[in-house]
Amino acid sequence: MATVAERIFSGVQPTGNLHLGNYLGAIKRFVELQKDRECIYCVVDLHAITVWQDPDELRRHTREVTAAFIACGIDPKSNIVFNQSQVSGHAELGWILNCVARMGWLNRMTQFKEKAGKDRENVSVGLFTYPTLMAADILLYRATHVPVGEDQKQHLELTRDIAQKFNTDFAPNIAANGHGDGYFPLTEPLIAGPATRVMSLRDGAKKMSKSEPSDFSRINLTDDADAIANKVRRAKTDPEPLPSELEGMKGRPEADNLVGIFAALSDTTKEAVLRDFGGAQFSAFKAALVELSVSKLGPIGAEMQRLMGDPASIDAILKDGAERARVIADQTIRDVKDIVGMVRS
Ligand code: AQP
Repeated sequence: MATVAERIFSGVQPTGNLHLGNYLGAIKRFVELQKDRECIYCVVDLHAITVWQDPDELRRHTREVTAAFIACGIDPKSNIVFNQSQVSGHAELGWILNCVARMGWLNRMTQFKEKAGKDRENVSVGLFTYPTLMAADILLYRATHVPVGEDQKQHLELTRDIAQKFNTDFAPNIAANGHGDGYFPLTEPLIAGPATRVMSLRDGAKKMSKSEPSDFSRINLTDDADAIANKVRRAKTDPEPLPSELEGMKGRPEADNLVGIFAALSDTTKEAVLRDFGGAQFSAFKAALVELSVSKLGPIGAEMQRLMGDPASIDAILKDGAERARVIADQTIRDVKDIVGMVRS
């Protein structure tokens, strides 16, 4: 198979309320990966509009996610940072991959079932085809690895299925166009660490989420020290002290979640956290977690606020990133058109 060098791609939706789950499950990992890989990080505004977005808010949130990327430490010069709608190849390849993906595959996507709920007939068609656009985002850059939270695992598996089917369906033309025995890589998800699925602070069975009505369920990246302290103190726990070993966390989802957050924020493991806090009451553990969270998230929130004060600079970063993304994307679109059999000038 014709392979490209290791390339990272990932995206975050500009849908507001960026939270600790987005940070620990995704953005913090983006920062780590930029050290030795080619990385492309995208604000996926076309995904955001699969549910209604107020236009002014969409613009603001697009800039806010960009500000979060930079405040968390992503360097927009050595990586590509842009918003999806500025590179038309996403929508173009999305359409072609809609014609490769099968209805049965999309019907199995649990995120659609959760988001559509009982209102299936009334949600946008885009919400249903969201995963094929996500496959296009990744394959447009022939990305080899995608850092995501646990909730995106199924969509990554679908991306591999779509890539595989494209490679098989068009095998003779892929070879005839000089791409060996496969054009798209079978992208690997990068889902690792102690916080791949950060749970709600109010309910250890629910994912921390942007759209949860209760703001106490999540720590937002823009929360100040008082808000963080208040939310951690009110986080649901159980009456037992912390165990000293992981085994003792079974059946204690809220405790497990807080320990996972602590471990991820301090770049260690849950085991190491339990070694330090085994036997401690939650009052003591939460006090330490507040201190840690404020020290890690406080500077990010402050920097986001500073960057948001200068939207023109954020727009310039997105423009520059889009221009560089387009160079890669346009080549893929030309290749794909040749492979599929479209006449182009
Ligand atoms: N709770 C989480 N724990 C770990 N990772 C998470 N991610 C999201 N929630 C968690 C990861 O963050 C990245 C960007 O996510 P997204 O912008 O695609 O959308 P979302 O944040 O997943 O949206 P929400 O919070 O789930 O909003 P709603 O409320 O609309 O359902 C992804 O890599 C994701 O895995």
